Amino acid sequence: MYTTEKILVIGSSGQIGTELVHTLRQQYGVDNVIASDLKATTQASEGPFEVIDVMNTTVLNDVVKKHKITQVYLLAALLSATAEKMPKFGWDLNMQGLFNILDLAKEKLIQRVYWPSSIAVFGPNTPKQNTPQFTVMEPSTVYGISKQAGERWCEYYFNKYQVDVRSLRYPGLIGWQSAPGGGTTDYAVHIFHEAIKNGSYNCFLSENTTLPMMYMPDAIKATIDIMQVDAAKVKIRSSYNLSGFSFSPTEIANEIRKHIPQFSISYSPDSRQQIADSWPQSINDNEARLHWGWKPNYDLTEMTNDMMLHLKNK
Ligand code: NAD
Ligand code: AKB
Repeated sequence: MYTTEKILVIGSSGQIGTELVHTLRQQYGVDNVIASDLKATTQASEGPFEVIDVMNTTVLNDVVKKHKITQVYLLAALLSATAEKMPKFGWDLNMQGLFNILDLAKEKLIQRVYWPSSIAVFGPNTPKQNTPQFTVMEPSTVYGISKQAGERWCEYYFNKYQVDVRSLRYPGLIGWQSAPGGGTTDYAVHIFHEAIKNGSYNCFLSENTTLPMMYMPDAIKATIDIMQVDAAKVKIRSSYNLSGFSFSPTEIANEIRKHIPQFSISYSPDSRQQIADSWPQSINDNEARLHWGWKPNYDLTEMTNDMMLHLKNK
């Protein structure tokens, strides 16, 4: 498509960035999508790439001006399990990184910002089933606290400074193209790799821990959709609930057994169990559906079929 957009993806070598950059380049053209991360990876040979630490405002400003960036997708963050090990660093990165980008937009150096939130904004006092958009939010992890504060700041910058910032509360994301980066839902990716490699998996969550999840192609579609829709349709400027499907380790193991009948799973819950227990089991995303037409394409069976197909070929 013809475009006047120049897009910068920060944290592009991670689980989401790897797939997002690929799809954005298909849509906007390779040269209009600048990937960036702390270090150059193989991505650097596939198109424009800049080494950026999101905490370094000088480098950030230089890159934005050099490429005449119009939109930023900010993916750099510490996820739930890693942030619990380094709470102060997690808070600093997740909050200051966001401020640095929101301020670029406030100064009109960029026109639009995407920043992901998470189901981690919810906490133990939130209704667990069909969790609504607006409800009790008392996150008990540093990651969840940073995401909830981030949501408040996004809405504040929109209301006070007309910053066009858009956000989704992703559930746990599952994909075959990239590895997850330190979250509580990572087991749902590891399980596929171990099932294919070893025929067994030792899960760090207990067997009946149900969590909201989504297949990566749906997450990428939602992300690009909300960034492309008319501003008037984005009526929530904190972050939108987004739902795919929910399952427990037992349920996904049963799906995998349809492909690998001898697959076995064991359970050794660790500190991530407590995080998972504080999160919802299913999400109500009516507002996203009503406001900008969100609809997922994959359920658990379809995702498992597609994961198996790609990972076995790999
Ligand atoms: P990830 O950990 O896989 O990737 C993050 C990337 O950011 C890494 O490549 C890392 O090198 C980079 N990074 C870290 N510090 C940086 C810095 N100072 N400057 C520049 N880059 C830096 O994470 P992800 O899974 O791709 O998640 C991206 C975003 O989506 C995060 O905000 C995360 O909270 C959110 N999210 C992810 C999920 C999920 O299931 N993956 C779910 C909910 C929300
Ligand atoms: C994590 O487990 O930390 C992420 C998330 C749901 O935000 N996958």
